[in-house]
Amino acid sequence: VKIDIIGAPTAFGQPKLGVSLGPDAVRFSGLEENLKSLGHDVSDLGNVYGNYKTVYRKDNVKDGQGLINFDEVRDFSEHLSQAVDNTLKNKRFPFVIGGDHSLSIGSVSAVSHHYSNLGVLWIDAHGDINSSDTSPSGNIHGMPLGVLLGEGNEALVNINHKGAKLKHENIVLVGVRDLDAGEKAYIKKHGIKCYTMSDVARLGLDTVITKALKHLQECDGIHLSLDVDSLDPMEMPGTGTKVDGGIFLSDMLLALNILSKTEQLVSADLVEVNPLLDNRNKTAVKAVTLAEYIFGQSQI
Ligand code: DIR
Ligand code: MN
Ligand code: MN
Ligand code: MN
Repeated sequence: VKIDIIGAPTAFGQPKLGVSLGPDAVRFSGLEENLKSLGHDVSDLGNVYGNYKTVYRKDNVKDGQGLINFDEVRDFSEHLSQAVDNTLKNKRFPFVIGGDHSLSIGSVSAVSHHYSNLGVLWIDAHGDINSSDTSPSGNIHGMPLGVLLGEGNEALVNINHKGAKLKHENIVLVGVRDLDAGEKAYIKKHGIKCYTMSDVARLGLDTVITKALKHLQECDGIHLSLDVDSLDPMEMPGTGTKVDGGIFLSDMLLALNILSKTEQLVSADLVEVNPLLDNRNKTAVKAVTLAEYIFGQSQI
């Protein structure tokens, strides 16, 4: 695979310091070298920065719609979407390393411009399907899927190009175990495919991923959005919103191995690595292992 690594060191979508250091922690743990040794053509494009002078804020000021750091998130999303657009125009695979999950507004908005029937596999402890209308926190990292489905604040919905970027039937949530009331109602109302942690426990993650891929088989491309908080906090302590009872790394690697075999995968985000909350960088090191399994051994 021809991979462009794009660092997205944004922390504007959530309140904890440190997640903006995620891309560098993953780089220092060997991301580029390890993907190259699997036979891939890898180029690290460095980090994307918006117009704001920092990539985080210490205060939590909400705008009129209850969104925290709205201007910063919108600005960062526009810049990231341009970088992802360029990578796709060069016929390369955008691999975006976060940074908090609000970055997926930018990345998926760009990818959806190139794939009109894009599918998204969202592996996360959370739904991330709030909007400015339903969010209890105002943290935009809990809203990317809502925004991409065209809900809430219009300026966020219209990043990269106007309107909703995804169809409800083209999304699959996996590993979910912490949903807000508004998110539950939204998922139910729109019939969104959702494999909770109890589904994963009952069926096995390999079966869940196989079913998810079947659900997305008509899509012209699949974007993977992998939040490291989907994994169990015992194995992945370096992330901002840990939820017990998560996926174990060995199961995740098996599932990613299945995913790496589909030709449909066109782009991916790996998000929410926070080195300041980590234990001796082990979350970043495991994030590199996740990356190796997302791409697998190069076939040529
Ligand atoms: C919560 C937490 N659902 C919110 N979301 C998180 O603020 O909307 N997403 N942590 O990763
Ligand atoms: Mn998330
Ligand atoms: Mn575009
Ligand atoms: Mn999460």
